[in-house]
Amino acid sequence: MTLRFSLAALAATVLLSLPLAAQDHPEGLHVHDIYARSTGQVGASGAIFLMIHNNTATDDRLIAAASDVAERVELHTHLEDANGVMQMLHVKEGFPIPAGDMHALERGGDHVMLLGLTRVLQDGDTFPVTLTFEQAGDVVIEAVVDNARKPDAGGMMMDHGDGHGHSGHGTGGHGTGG
Ligand SMILES: [Cu+2]
Repeated sequence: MTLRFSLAALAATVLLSLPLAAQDHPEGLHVHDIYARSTGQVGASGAIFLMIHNNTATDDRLIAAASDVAERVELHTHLEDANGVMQMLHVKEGFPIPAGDMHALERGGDHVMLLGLTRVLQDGDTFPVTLTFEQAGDVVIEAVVDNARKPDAGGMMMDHGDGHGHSGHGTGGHGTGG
């Protein structure tokens, strides 16, 4: 009897500790809310923003991105230097996405960088991008160019007050340790 009670309590604890939005999603790893910004000309650069949900039981990591529309595609983030100036950094180790968690690639933070566009990209254009995950493998997404998009138009309630969407995650806060 005691054991049954403990298991029920444990299950309730695990459910409560999952991020709210993640509970509404089906199993698997999903990429949502994808859009790109670009100045357009061949040779220029651009950036892709999106939301990744990892509704699996396994920690994953976005390790690479590729697309025909640019000579180089890199995973970037923004960091503020000592003078308060935002700088872009190439994040070679990629972005971790813990089991049951989500990770936003958003303006002023992590993003997929397009360097040396091979074609003109205008508002409304769509193009495929291959995201490579450590566990989920290759996921092909369709990005749409939307230069008018506001930074918070996705309506996500991400706490990124310090400017780094992934810096605040501890190791024990998401009910994934067991
Ligand atoms: Cu960049």
